[in-house]
Amino acid sequence: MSILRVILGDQLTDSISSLEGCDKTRDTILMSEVVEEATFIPHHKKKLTFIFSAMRHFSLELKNQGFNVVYNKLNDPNNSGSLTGEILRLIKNYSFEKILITSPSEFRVLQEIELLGEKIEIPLEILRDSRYFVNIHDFKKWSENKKQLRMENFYRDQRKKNFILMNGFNPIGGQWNFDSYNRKSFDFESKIPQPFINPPDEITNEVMKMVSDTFPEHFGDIEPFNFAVNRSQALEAFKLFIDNRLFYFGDFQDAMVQGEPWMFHSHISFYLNIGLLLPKECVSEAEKAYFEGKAPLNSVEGFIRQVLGWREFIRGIYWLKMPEYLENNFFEASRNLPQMYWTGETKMNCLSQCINETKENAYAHHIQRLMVLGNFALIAGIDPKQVNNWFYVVYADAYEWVELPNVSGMILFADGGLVSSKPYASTGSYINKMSNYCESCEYKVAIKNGSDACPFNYLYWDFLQRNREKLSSNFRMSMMYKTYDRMDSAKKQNIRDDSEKFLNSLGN
Ligand code: FAD
Ligand code: DLZ
Ligand code: SF4
Repeated sequence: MSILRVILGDQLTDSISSLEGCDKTRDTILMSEVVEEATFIPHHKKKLTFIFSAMRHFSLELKNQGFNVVYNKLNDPNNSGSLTGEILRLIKNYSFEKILITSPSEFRVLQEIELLGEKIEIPLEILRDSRYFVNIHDFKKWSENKKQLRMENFYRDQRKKNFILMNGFNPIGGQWNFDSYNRKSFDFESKIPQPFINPPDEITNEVMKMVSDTFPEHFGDIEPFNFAVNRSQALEAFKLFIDNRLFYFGDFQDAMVQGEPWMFHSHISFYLNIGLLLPKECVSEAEKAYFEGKAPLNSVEGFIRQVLGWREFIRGIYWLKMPEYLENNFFEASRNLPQMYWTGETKMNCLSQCINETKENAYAHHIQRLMVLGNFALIAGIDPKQVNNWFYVVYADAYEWVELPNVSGMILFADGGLVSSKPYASTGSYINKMSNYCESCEYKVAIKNGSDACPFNYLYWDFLQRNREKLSSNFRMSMMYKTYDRMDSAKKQNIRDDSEKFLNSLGN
C-alpha cells in the first residue's frame, strides 16, 4: 500500500522530512490551495500571490522529477476550502497505509492536524521539521533552569555548537557581537543596489488574476510583483545579496532612507519561511563570503546573528509559550489600531513612508518595523491583538511563529520582558538620527511640545509616565525616569496634554 505525504504551503523544499524515502512508484503527494488559509487572516494580496505561485511551481518541479502529485487549486469546484478537508477528500477515494506530514509551523494548524489524526482510521504521523538549526525540544531543554532567556546567550551557544565564525573555542575577531559597529546612518555616497527583480511568468500571472478576483478587499498591491517563486530564482536573489549588499549590511543595518525600502538587507525572509531557501545554506554562504574576503566581519556576523540567533530564538520562544503567548498584554494596552496603519494617511512622514512601502511591497526592513511602526504602536498604547493582526496581515514573510514573538515580545513588551530586556521605545531623535524622514515631515523633530512638535517626542514620555508602576523597577529604564523626574511640572503637564490631544485626534 502507498503512503500519502502532505506538503503545506510553507514547506516547499524537497529536503522536507515528509518526503524522506518517498517511493515515486507508489506514494502520493498532496498539496492544496485552500480558502481557509488565505482568509483566517486576510493576507496581503502580494503574499497570497507569492505563496500560491510558489506552491504551483514546486508541485510542477516534483511532477517533473517523477513524483505522483495531487494538486488542488483554490478554484477547483470540489475544493473543500480547508487543509484537513482536502486530506479527507482524498483518503475517502483512495486507500493509504498511512499519512505523513512535517509538523506545521503554526500552533493553530498543528492542532487541526492532530485533531484530524484522532478522527481518521489511517495512522497519521507528524514528523519533525529539520530545516532549523535547533529543534523545539532542544530549545525547551536549553530554556530550563534559566532565570532569563536572552537571545545573545542562545546565539553564542549556537555559534559554538555549529562552529560558525569560530577560531577554536573563541569567536573570530575576538568578539561575539559587532552590533555597536552596525548603527551608522546612511552616508548618501554608497550606492544602494537594485533589488532582485523577477517579472511574473505565466503561472504567476494566472495566480495574480485569481487572487485579485477572489480577494479584492485584501490589503496591499499585487503589482509590481518581482518575488522569486521557485528555488533557483530564490538562490539567485540570495546570491545578489551576497555579491552586492552583504558588504554594507552591517554598516547600514539600522539606516532608513526616504524612498529606499530595500537598503542593504537581504530580502530573503519570505523565501526562508516557505522553504525556497534553507537557513543553514544561507549562514554557510555568508560565512564563506567572509573567508573569501568579500564582506567585512561586522556585516557577516550581523547577518548570521539574525538568521542563526534571532530567527531560531524567536521560533523557540513561540513553541515554548504557545498558546498563552497570544494573550500577553503586560501594559494592559487597549487603544484601537489607528486607521492610518491601513491607509498610510498621516502627517507623520516616517509612518506614512513605512506604511506605504509596506502596502506596495509587503515588505519593510527590520528597523522600520521596530523603530517606526512598532515604536509608535508601543508608546501610543495600542491593543497587542490589533497590532499582531496588522503585522500578520501586511508582510509577505508573516507566519504566526515569527510574527507573534516579534510583535508581542520585541516591539510591545507585552510579554513583560521575555524577549527583550527593555521596551524599544524612543523619541523622534532616534528616527532622525537613523533616517532622513524628518526632513520632509510636517512635524518638527527638534520641537518637544505643541502642535508642531514631533508626536514621538511627547508620546515617549507619556508612555513612561503611564507605565511607571510596571517599568520603574527595570534598571535599564532608571536613567529615563530620572530625566523625567527632573522636568518641571509645567513640562510634564504639556506632555500629558499634547499626548491626550494627539491620541484623541487618531479618531479611535
Ligand atoms: P535581513 O535584515 O536581511 O535579515 C536576515 C534574516 O534574518 C531575515 O530574512 C530573517 O529571516 C532573519 N531575521 C532577522 N531579524 C529577525 C527577527 N527579529 N526574527 C526572526 N527572524 C529574523 N520576520 C519574519 O520573517 N516574519 C515576520 O512576520 C516578522 N515580523 C516582524 C515584526 C516585527 C514587529 C519586527 C520588529 C520584526 C519582524 N520580523 C519578522 C523580523 C525581521 O524584521 C524580518 O525578518 C526582516 O525584516 C526581513 O527582511 P530581510 O529578509 O531583508 O532581513
Ligand atoms: C499561508 C498559506 C496560505 C495563504 N495558503 C495556503 C494554502 O492554501 N495551502 C497550504 O498548504 N498552505 C497555505 N499557507 C501556509 C499555511 O498557512 C502554513 O502551512 C501554516 O501557516 C503553517 O502552519
Ligand atoms: Fe517621524 Fe517625528 Fe521625524 Fe516626523 S518628525 S518623520 S513624526 S520622527
